[in-house]
Amino acid sequence: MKNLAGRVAVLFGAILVTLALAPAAMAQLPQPWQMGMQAAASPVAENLQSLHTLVLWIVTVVTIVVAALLLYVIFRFSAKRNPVASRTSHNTLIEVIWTVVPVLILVVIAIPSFRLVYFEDRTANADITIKVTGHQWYWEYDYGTAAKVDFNSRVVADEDLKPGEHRLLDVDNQLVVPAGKNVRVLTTSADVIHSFFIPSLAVQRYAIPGRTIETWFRVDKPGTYYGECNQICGANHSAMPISIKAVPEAEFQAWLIEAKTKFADATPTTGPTLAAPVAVAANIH
Ligand SMILES: [Cu+2]
Repeated sequence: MKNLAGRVAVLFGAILVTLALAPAAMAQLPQPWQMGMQAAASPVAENLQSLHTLVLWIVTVVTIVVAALLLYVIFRFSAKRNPVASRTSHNTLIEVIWTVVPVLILVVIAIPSFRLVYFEDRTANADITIKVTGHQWYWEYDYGTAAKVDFNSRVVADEDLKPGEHRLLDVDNQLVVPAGKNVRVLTTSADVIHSFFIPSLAVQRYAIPGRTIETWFRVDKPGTYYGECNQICGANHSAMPISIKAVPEAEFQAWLIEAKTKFADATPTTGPTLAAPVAVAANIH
């Protein structure tokens, strides 16, 4: 018996250590048995996670208080203990309290919540702007007319995965961004509605045909950050991951020059009207 308890303790300890170490990995991607969120890697994600913590505390306290009141009433005012029920139907003080207290709780949640909504919405000082176009089923990244870098990013097929690459997460051409710089993202789509979603950066924006939606992120630490299209967009919806590589500014500038030649001939569809998505998608699986 003692032996079993010891084994359970060791197993439990191992799970805890694994969970604690998981977010420390270089790349930000989902981990097996992950319970919490991916570690925050952008100012918006940090703010979002602290708002989450605040709301979780409030929810926990409210739940405990309400449950305790309920249990008290069930016990104290049962037919056995309280055979003659009170006929009181109004109590102004209590009514004011149970109206005002929830309002105050909502105000406490609303203030940081609205601040965050405006903070994540857009940045006034963007260092670069990238247009992200969703296609069935890949992403296109356009660094603007000045940079003249515009390319497609497709999932690595299962049979082509190299050791260390992640199934349905790694891509042929990563979205490369300068670390520590404000990146403005404009999302749109060439066919159906997609969604540009990177959990560790707290970026989630619809990519809607005929519309352009703005958001931004700043990755402070160089590394790889994974995301996915998270709007059901057709048969290969699961095969349009996002892989962002944040590199130091100098490295980014070097990449830009290289990318200009690398993608010069492979200029993809330049906008929603020129897309031929279904035919292109056929080679994914
Ligand atoms: Cu999609």
